[in-house]
Amino acid sequence: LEHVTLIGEDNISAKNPWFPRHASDLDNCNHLMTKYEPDLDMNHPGFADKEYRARRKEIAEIAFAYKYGDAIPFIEYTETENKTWGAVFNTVLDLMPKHACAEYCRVFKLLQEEGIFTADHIPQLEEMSNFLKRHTGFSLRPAAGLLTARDFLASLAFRIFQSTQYVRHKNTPYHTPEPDCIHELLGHMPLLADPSFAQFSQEIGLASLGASDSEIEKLSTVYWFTVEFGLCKESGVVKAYGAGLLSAYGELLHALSDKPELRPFEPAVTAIQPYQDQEYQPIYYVAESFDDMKDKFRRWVSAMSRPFEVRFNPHTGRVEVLDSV
Ligand code: NLE
Ligand code: FE2
Repeated sequence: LEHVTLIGEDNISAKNPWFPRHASDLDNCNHLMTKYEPDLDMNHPGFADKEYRARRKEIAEIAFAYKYGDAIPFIEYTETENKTWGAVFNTVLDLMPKHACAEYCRVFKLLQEEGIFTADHIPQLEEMSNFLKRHTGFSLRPAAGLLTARDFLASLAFRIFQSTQYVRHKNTPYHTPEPDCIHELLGHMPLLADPSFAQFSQEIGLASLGASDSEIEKLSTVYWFTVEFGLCKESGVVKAYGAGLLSAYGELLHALSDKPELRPFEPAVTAIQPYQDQEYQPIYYVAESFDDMKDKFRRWVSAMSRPFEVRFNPHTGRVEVLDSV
């Protein structure tokens, strides 16, 4: 890059909007979407369950009180919660060898060897965060629920994953439309501990900083069809790498059956595909390989039209803004 000047942080304008420049700024990036609150949504399995709603509140308080640098508070999960985890865990264990991508299986085994992944109890976010730090420098911060796409994606720029800590309702162990810690832990954690996938995740995050609303919409749609519901080929066989498939055995089997439509992953097309998040997906996008997905994504993202460039400085942990004139 020639003729590059660093833009100062107090110089905020349309060309240079506010976005987090350091992980500590994420204390301001925890805006929630309210659509799945068990208190507000009559169709939520926890709507009529007072005890469940109280538990959700108690765990949400932890996320609301959390500040950058805090250790993630320990949660004493109940027997019911651990049982729900165990039921999902065992189905993943069963289906994984045949249906999950190789990168997922590799880290899953490591997590078992370290005693973090066992059927009998839910791993703590703090121990999982420490595991990720050792492998890819990713870490976790607790989130109270489903965040806005802008806030969620921004955290990835700092290799931080905002993770829910509550557990799905016991009546819906094998599929829930909202994220919960079973989804985060079983679905997302193995791949966030994979160096190349971690790099890809950070790149999505960096691309989102200061992006327009319509670009955020496209980025989160691509995120949806890759990180959440992505399929990829491995020696010609279709495997799952999406977290929403790996944490929901009902949908995993659906995705790999002959019911849904499978289309080749093409970021520019995928980015404008409307989707819903209530039921199983009717369409999935299949990458030629895991690496091919990442390459295509990079090429597509580099054509995005922000009037500035950003880079993450690993020495300071800050995002620097480059104004190329
Ligand atoms: N449907 C997933 C599950 O049941 O684990 C959660 C998806 C969150 C986007
Ligand atoms: Fe997710």
